[in-house]
Amino acid sequence: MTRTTTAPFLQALRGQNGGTPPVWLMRQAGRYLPAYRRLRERYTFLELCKTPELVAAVTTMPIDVLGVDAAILFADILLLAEPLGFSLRFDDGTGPSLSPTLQSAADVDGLPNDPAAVNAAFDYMKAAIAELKCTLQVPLVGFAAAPFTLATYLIEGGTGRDFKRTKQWLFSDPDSFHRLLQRLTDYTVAYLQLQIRAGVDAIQLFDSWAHVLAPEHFAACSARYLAAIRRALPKDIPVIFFCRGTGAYLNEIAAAAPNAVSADWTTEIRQLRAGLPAGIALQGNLDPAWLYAPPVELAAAARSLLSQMAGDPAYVFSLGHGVLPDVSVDAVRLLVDTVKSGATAAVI
Ligand code: 1CP
Repeated sequence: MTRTTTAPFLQALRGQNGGTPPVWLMRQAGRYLPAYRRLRERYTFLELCKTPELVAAVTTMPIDVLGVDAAILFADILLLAEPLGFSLRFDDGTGPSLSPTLQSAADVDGLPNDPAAVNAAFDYMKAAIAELKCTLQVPLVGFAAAPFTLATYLIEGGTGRDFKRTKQWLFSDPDSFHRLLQRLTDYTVAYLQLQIRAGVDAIQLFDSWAHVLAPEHFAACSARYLAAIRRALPKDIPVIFFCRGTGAYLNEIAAAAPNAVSADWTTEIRQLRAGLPAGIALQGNLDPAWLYAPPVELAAAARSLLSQMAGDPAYVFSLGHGVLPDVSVDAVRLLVDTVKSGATAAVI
């Protein structure tokens, strides 16, 4: 297996991109694509995730439809809950649900403690990555949740709202909360190592719920474990951290030593760039809701971001969070075309 190294996306992650910024989008493979919706009429989401040929087909859709510069493996951050002993459901309209939920320190101490077992649990993922590496013309991004975000799902049993149970636990029994984060870190390292062995070119860690933490807790519950994951992975694999609340936690994120920071849209990109040490690439950070705007406004917003980052060799154009499921494909295509045609191109 050979790894691509000259692709613009990987060059930008190393701070060596000389051309227009590469572009890819979180949740670029999903419901806004008609071809994805057609597949979902025949298969459940988990069936899609666990069938290597379907994973390869869905992962490739946005490359064919949009011409983006990177593919992200079609999977979900919650798949790792299965080898930890949870059953996982995605019911239409209600979001993910997990059972049982974690309730006590005893539940944490009773979790499986055999990270190497993830290897056998993800044969389908290894096969999908191997297939994609034979066909894809762009780098493939593997991913996992940050331990804190995964912990919220295991404790809340699904998507948190006020994260009451998670925070109550953190504040009343920090020792067992940290034992949980450490166990999830060990499993996440094994999970990402198997993706890397199978051939992914870069890794992104999603801390989608980080913004609910006060900065001191972000440092203790998120950044510390992200840093441990980065240290455990091979040095030559670029690792991107996406933490919602990017601006508020920038110093803590940078101290955890990612190769790149993927930023949400609540802080201006120039301010983020100024706050990051040299050597850390920056990805982001257009508000995904721009995809609902009139085309002229959408293109103008993209060009404004591009002009702010013009000439930055360590910049990857992206959204500040995932593509929403009901945007039009034409809007997403216009966005990508605007980036690819350079900051000065006219809107047609
Ligand atoms: O067809 C469907 O209804 C399934 C919708 C869907 C899709 C397309 C889910 C359920 N997951 C995914 C794929 C997915 N999830 C990808 C790969 C595809 C791509 O990016 O192109 C990735 C990277 C994720 C990551 C993910 N899943 C995150 C982190 C990113 C983020 O958006 O913050 C989170 C929080 C999840 C949980 C999840 N998976 C699915 C749902 C509906 C949710 C809940 C989101 C929430 O709790 O608000």
